[in-house]
Amino acid sequence: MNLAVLGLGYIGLPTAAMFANAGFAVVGVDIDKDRIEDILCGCRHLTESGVRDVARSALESGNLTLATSLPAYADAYVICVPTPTRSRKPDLRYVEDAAEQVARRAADGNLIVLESTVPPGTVENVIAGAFRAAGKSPDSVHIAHCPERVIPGAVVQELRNNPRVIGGRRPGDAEKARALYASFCTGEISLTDCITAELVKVVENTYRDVNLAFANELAVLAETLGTDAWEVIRLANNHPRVNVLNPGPGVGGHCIPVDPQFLSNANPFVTELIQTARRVNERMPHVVARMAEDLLAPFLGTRVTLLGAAYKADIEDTRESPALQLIGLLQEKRRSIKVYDPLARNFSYDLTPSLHDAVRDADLLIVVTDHRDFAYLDPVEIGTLMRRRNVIDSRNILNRRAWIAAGFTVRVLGVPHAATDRVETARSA
Ligand code: SAJ
Repeated sequence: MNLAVLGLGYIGLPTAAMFANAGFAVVGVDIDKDRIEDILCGCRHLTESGVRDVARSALESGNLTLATSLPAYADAYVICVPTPTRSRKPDLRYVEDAAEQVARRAADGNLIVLESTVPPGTVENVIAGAFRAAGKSPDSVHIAHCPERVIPGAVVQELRNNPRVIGGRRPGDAEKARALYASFCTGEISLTDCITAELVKVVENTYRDVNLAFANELAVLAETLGTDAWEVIRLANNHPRVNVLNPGPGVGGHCIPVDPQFLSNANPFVTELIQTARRVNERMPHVVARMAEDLLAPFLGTRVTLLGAAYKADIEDTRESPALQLIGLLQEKRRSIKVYDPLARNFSYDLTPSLHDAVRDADLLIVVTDHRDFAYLDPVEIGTLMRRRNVIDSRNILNRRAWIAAGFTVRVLGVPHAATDRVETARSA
């Protein structure tokens, strides 16, 4: 069976590789020549070693070949292109382009699978619509939606193990797609209709956004009540049916901040909870910026070092990272900023490659990303390089006692000042 996978990004490349390693002849298609070059040269742009490994072995096997346009013939087309938002509205142009190309090329009986996360109704309107626009009946092919569900950082493992949901447009379509995905997916594959599959995907990410908003709201609330939000959440999570996530400086990534808008746009009048959760999460960089101003307000011309540009721990991905918004807010207050991140790439603000250079003469450090390495920084060594010893830990990963003992004023998101000051009192007693 011959497959064409459209889009060789975070999802398309590993998916194409998994199909190829399962024995299919796969053509991976991407309009970006540089990306194709890079993949052929060993995927240097990727830090996730699992993805690099499956891509390299797929290329070496000869089952995966790459191209900038669709092959002349394929039995199945898998669309994995991005769905960004513009002014909070989904921008479906890449899905539309892909659908148009596939509709022109596909033959009767072919299978078309959409993996991209999309607003409800997209399979019918855009994919089936492209066939109608091309003068073909969408009923002459099999159309399914199998939304990607993998988490950056564990992509290959989750591609193999996560359950999948496949929505079919007409009876039999989902079964066709299941036969394909069962070649590498060991998780349960549930079959349904397209609109349900579309909703399932955005509901998953919206659920997480709402949960994150609850955690973030608790962080601000607990601080005003003089309580440690992390301790409250930890103890509440002892309950077998409670699982509150961790607060943070904001919700980044390409999916969680974006997908809830697919639901709220569908009906703004009945989605107040979803919209409020978004607003709560969008406020978090402001909360951290305010913590910074509380420490820096008396001083002019101060320097702030952000630890972390990636949107979350231990990955290089900086898409929609809260770090960027925080930089803007601190710049508005005329703070000069350096950013250090040992993993991040493609960040729109200059990264300082050396930790020591980044912290030298700084007045304040802000932990923005919970990279594992940051938890082990030596506060004594860092402190000697800085001009003033202030640190804000927006992820609660530092050893507070050690930083206070090294002479730092420590502020932790969701923790009242008295709690960090109390540790100092205990130390000096
Ligand atoms: N975050 C917190 N506290 C937490 C957990 C996360 O502040 O306790 C923050 C992260 O730092 C990050 C943001 O939330 O800024 C999102 O990170 P994430 O790990 O929650 O999710 P993503 O965006 O990396 O991946 C999500 C996943 N969706 C769900 O878990 C429901 C993944 O399975 C999806 O495939 C992916 O979106 C996607 O592509 O849609």
